[in-house]
Amino acid sequence: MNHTKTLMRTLAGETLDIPPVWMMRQAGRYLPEYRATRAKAGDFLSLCYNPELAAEVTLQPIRRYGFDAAILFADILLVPQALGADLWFVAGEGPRLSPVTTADDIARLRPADEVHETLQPIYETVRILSAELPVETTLIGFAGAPWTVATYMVAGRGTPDQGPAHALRAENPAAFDALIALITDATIDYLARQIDAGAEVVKLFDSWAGSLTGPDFNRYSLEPIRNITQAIKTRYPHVPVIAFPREAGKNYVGFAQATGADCVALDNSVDAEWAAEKVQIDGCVQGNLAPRHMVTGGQELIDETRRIVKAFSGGPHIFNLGHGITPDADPDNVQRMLDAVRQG
Ligand code: 1CP
Repeated sequence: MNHTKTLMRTLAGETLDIPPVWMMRQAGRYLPEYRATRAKAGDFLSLCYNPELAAEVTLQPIRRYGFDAAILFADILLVPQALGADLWFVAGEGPRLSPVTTADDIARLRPADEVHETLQPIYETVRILSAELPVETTLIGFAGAPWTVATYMVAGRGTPDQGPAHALRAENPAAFDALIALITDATIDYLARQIDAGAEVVKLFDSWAGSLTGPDFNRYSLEPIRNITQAIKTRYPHVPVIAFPREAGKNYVGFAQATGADCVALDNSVDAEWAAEKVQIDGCVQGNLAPRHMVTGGQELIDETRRIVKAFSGGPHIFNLGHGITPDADPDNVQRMLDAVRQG
């Protein structure tokens, strides 16, 4: 299919001499051009729902650095909003949602087959990007995984441990399962429409997977990701899926096989040498430089980048950070990282 695209080749299982590279949150506040476009949009949500400007910020890091992939500019919390939760962002703090805490609250949410109505601008952004990206750049669509999305819906915000969602699943498993099922259905529809609009790869962000232990990890992280992956694979057998069960630790082992994902993204708490042996053995991995190196730079940035490239050089690998780049990062350090990946 897309054999000129390094990211597609790697996701198909090829081991390239130079791994493809992109960065989580590559369109973000560390870039002055992003801050300018965001100011023009007014606020973060207005930027997400403005297809021309959302496409513009998606393209900015591609123009500046020539990453191998572009990720759609949007947010995982647009799905809860489309399901009927109120969503707003508090400057300097983060997202706020009207919390969903009871079976009645869940019953009042919109059905999954209606979410596409408010998400139309996102599909338009994908269509613009699909037309405007350079031929060698892969377009990644994404959504939050059900557990992570549910944690924000139940708490109404990001918390240190997403405790409210853990409390609800323990106290009212039937209601919590209904919420997971609703998010799963909405996410399948959301990703399918991104693919119809031109997304070539989809990624599921399970940022709070690491807070689940024992059988709960399988039930709330692995199984919903498997259900979404299988549904996408049934309809779009050639579209690769990247799964990111962040901070899953030893639960990364076997995750790709158990879910059907084509690639597992690794956070920076796992050792690259360990992951090469235990996770990459099943196929493609993505990761996992600590984002702090983009702030601190220096020889450590170069050494760590080279170490990770070397550790994963025996199999398919997509170079990335272990989590999103932070607003205080130095844009010149991104170039230094890219040079270290591409020139050794
Ligand atoms: O001020 C700003 O400009 C807003 C900062 C910002 C950005 C740039 C937010 C708010 N979201 C985004 C974009 C975004 N979010 C993307 C776009 C593509 C890219 O990577 O460039 C993606 C993929 C996300 C995904 C996302 N949003 C996740 C999963 C990944 C992760 O970081 O763990 C999560 C948990 C969110 C929720 C969210 N949105 C924004 C913030 C600050 C947060 C985290 C809130 C919290 O936990 O407190």
